[in-house]
Amino acid sequence: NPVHLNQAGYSTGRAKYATVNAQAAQFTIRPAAGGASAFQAALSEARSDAASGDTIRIADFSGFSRAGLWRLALDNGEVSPAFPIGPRPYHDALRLTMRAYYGQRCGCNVNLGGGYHYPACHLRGAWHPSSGKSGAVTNHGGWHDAGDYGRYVVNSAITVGTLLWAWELYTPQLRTLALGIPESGGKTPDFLAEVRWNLNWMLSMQDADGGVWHKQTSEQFCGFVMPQSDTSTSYVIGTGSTPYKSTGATVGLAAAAAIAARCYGPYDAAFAQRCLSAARKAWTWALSHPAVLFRNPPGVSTGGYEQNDVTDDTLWAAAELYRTTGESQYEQAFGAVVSTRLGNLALTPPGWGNVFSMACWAYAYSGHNADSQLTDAIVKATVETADALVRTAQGNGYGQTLAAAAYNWGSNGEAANQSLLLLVAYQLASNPAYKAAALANLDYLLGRNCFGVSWVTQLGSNPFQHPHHRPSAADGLPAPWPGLLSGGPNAHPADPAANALGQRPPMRMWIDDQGAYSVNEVAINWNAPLVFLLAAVQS
Ligand code: G3I
Ligand code: 9MR
Ligand code: ZN
Repeated sequence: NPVHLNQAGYSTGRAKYATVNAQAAQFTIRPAAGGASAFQAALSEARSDAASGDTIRIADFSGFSRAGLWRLALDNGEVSPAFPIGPRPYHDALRLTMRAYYGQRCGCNVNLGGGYHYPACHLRGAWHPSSGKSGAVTNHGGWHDAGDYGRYVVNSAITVGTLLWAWELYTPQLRTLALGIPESGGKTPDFLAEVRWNLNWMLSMQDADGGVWHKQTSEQFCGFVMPQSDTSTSYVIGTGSTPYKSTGATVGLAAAAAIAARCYGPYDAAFAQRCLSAARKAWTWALSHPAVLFRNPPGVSTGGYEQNDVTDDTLWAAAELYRTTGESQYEQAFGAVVSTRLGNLALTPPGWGNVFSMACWAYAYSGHNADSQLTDAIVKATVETADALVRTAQGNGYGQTLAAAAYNWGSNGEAANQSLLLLVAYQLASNPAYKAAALANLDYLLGRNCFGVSWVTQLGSNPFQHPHHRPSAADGLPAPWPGLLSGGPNAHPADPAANALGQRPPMRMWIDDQGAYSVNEVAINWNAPLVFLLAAVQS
């Protein structure tokens, strides 16, 4: 179909665009079930779009806001699939993408209904020699990271941090979200209960001295089997020599647990307290171990989440602890570094490898009479990046804020994180262009892209079908597990299936192939900013 639009639909009041890939001049909006057209307009002039290599025309139906189920019809006879316009069109998408975390649970009897189930997995844990300990480990829990069954503290931290930021900024939208999880009906809202599942595992990765082991995975990636059929040992893996724990994992836990200490108080005070103590202890450990970098030890080839510099992660922990406690030791740790950068405070969308913007926003949102020079600089830098994203989107035929250079591994997660930055900028500077650009990325992810595909499994009229995701491959069901965001186009493919794409414009560097992990894997850290975005647009 040549009409590429948001397959989840459009909220009534917002701007509405589709991108058209056909020789046509006019379009109409008509009821999905048939009947007279309700809106008519001209398409834009044709132009070429560099990111996709396509010749595109834009259908602007912002002037049409009637609730219903519609199709967009071109004057050449082509008609789009049905899409809704309504007051809250993204509620199902929010539930689906958040409930997907339940489907990633490790060590839990999972049942999403519809045949999507498996029993508690990866219960055989052990200390890896690289951890400095030996023997069995009895911990379990957490979320499988992605299409693999590993659990990684650094990636868990950004994921939990992003989700809890969504909770703090959009509580009314999330408090009543019903996820249908084992904890539903309990005292803790479902959203927080789901996140606590992963936090509990993260806390179990902390040593008595406060340091945190980097990951818990098998030594190699297993085959494409269901979780319970992966019988390899789930090792707690460390750096291989003293102090065995990594700084990245330790300050990651500190940041995530410091946020949790703010969120869980009203529902589970004991847990909130436990998180705060863990965060403080982790911080203290990191003060004396500021740069223990993780590298996969010999014999281990699962994911690394390796970094060369963990200053940003450390600043994030400092800022979140400051926001939670108001204590000057944490403010000083943040201010000492960031005040030296005031002349050149570039803020990028957050990602697992760079959480500096999260650190800055935590500081700016702290409300503890934080240094106004720092806060002003943070607001200014956020707005500058938001303005640049808005400008980039204006040059893109599909409306997304990704620049050509942003098509790396996980570009769909990057697009969602750009929306997160835009939404923070919108909160700080209330420029409606920022919210519009954030929403334009939602359109892009849910169908307004050169493939006309929804990059969320089981969402929309044409969702992608073959994620690099072991349960989806092994369960024998026709459709993949629901609510999962594809990693997205990657101009630097790194697996045989994606390599076969050869040289193409960056947005074209994607294939719906189960083997294509560098473009079509799913991951907890990519779903999180999408959940954030979907929560934001309910408001
Ligand atoms: O940032 C640079 C950019 O400046 C450069 O132009 C570009 C091209 O070389 O590379 C960019 O870095 C890439 C980085 O992702 C961006 O975040 C690296 O090349 C790329 O190798 C790296 O990929 C990571 C991938 O693991 C391989 O290490 C992904 O970020 C990361 O999300 C992914 O994580 C895996 C876990 O290890 C295991 N579980 C699944 C998970 C998702 O695929
Ligand atoms: O399934 C693995 C995926 O989660 C990782 O992101 C990816 C890159 O580290 O590796 C995948 O595992 C593949 C391995 O690297 C090479 N042999 C094939 C594995 C499954 O396709
Ligand atoms: Zn598991």
